[in-house]
Amino acid sequence: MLSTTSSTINLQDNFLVLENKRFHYIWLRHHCLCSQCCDAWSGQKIYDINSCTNPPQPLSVTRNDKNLIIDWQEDPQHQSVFPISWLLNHAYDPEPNPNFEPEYILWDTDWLRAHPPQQHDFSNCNPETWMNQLYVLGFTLIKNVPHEALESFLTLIGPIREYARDGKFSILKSVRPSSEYACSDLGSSSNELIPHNDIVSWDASPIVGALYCVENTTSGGESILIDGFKMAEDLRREEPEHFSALTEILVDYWHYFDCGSYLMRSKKPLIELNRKDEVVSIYYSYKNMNINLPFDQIQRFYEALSVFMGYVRSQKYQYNFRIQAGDCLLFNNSRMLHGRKSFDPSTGFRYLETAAVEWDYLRSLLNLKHLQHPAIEGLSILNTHRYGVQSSY
Ligand SMILES: O=C(O)CCC(=O)C(=O)O
Ligand SMILES: [Fe+2]
Ligand SMILES: [Zn+2]
Repeated sequence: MLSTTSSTINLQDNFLVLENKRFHYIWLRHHCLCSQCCDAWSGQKIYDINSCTNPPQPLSVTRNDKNLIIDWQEDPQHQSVFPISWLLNHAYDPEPNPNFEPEYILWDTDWLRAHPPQQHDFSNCNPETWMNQLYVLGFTLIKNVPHEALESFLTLIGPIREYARDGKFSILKSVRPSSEYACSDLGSSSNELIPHNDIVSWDASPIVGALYCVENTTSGGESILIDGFKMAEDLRREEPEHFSALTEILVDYWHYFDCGSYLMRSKKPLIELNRKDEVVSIYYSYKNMNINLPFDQIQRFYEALSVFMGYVRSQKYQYNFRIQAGDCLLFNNSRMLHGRKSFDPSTGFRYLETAAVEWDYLRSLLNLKHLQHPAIEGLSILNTHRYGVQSSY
């Protein structure tokens, strides 16, 4: 016989109501926090919800100041104790709590002029501040990073991705004019680099791109950054047909690289949407494009591409600055387009290094904030494994 001791809990056939939030019995049973059902070390689930023959039903539900206690109609009997605060944090009625990740701020040059982004200095910057800026604006600039500190600085986010580069596997790639490197990429020339996304010819996961300036004494070579998400949203509103074409038609991106060792290829739309029609990635690298489409798509594609290229060239979107020795520019490569103007190598020396860290690591650092509630904070893994960047974050 079902019993409840508190008038504040309303029990229905399939769910109960606590503080105006409905919780299904099946969800509650699935999320039991006891050590038989959920590993106290990792917080991972053990209990197999499919092992119950009938849908879970409570035998009794009681509530005190802190907890909701449910005895289940099960053999052997089972009790779940949920901190009320945990339940309210995890309530999903009518919707789960909004994402704990900060919102992106989409920008164009007018917005940046009105809100000049904070620059950070290696010697006294707070990782939480620049990581948040990297997440929200899509980029951040750290000044005066000593060359020898670059690798350890980047690993504040996570492990640096290893690539086949310059004939060996390495985490940093040199970008400087040199006959040795010129065969691999237009980046290693003095040509203009039209604003682009990196690694579009790979089926690779999203990255934080890093551009580090070792030296820049040439004339020209100014850097360009564009918020591709802002540009795409404007395109969606102003040129809906071209926008659709760029989300539907796949470009064959290729990169014959590392002095002939690999031919990377990947098919991508210029603008990728998720199931909610939100822009989740821009894949644009003019230098790597191979247009290899059925006859009937060519005209539509080139018309849309030409409009897109006009947006990329527009001063409305291009944030221009001169990268200086010791500057480390970090950017969300799925969102930002980055480029540089051409430069004259006879006027000095321009030497950059690039690297990449998986975007997941940055997001995962932000996710830690989600864990700041009592039930999860109690997990052993958090108390024993907090070290390094996590404790300073
Ligand atoms: O030289 C620069 O400023 C950028 C280089 C670059 O974007 C690349 O090599 O992919
Ligand atoms: Fe690049
Ligand atoms: Zn349990």
